Amino acid sequence: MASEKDAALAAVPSDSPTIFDKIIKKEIPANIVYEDDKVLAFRDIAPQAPVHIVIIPKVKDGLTGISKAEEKHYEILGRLLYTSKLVAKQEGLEDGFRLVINDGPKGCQSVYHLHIHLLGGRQMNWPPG
Ligand code: IU
Repeated sequence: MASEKDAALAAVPSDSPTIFDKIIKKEIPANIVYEDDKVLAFRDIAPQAPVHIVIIPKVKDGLTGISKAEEKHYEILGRLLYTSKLVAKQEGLEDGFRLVINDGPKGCQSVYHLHIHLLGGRQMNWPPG
């Protein structure tokens, strides 16, 4: 199986629909842990920690990644961060957790629909790889 880095290097940055659109439309199954009208959060299919959740906007609106953010995205960006905190609490991560946004090939991004990784349930290290 290809590593996440291989997947990121093979991914073509584009604004086309991604697998996350299928998850949003419930066309493919996902373990959804939080949903509201604007945001969806589901367990990562290849978890890198005991808790690994992906938090996404339901409408991409050009946000293939954080590097494409514009002023019009202020509200959704805030909601994504706030939802990350809500989900961390819901998952019982009182002792700490990590939020990650990968951007572009060098940032190891493989899915071009903005997402925040919520990682927890183990001791994190620094620097990240
Ligand atoms: P990245 O930051 O673009 O590399 O993160 C994409 C994540 O989406 C990665 O951790 C994958 O394991 C995860 N994922 C998923 O949860 N379900 C899927 O069907 C696919 C990817 I494709």
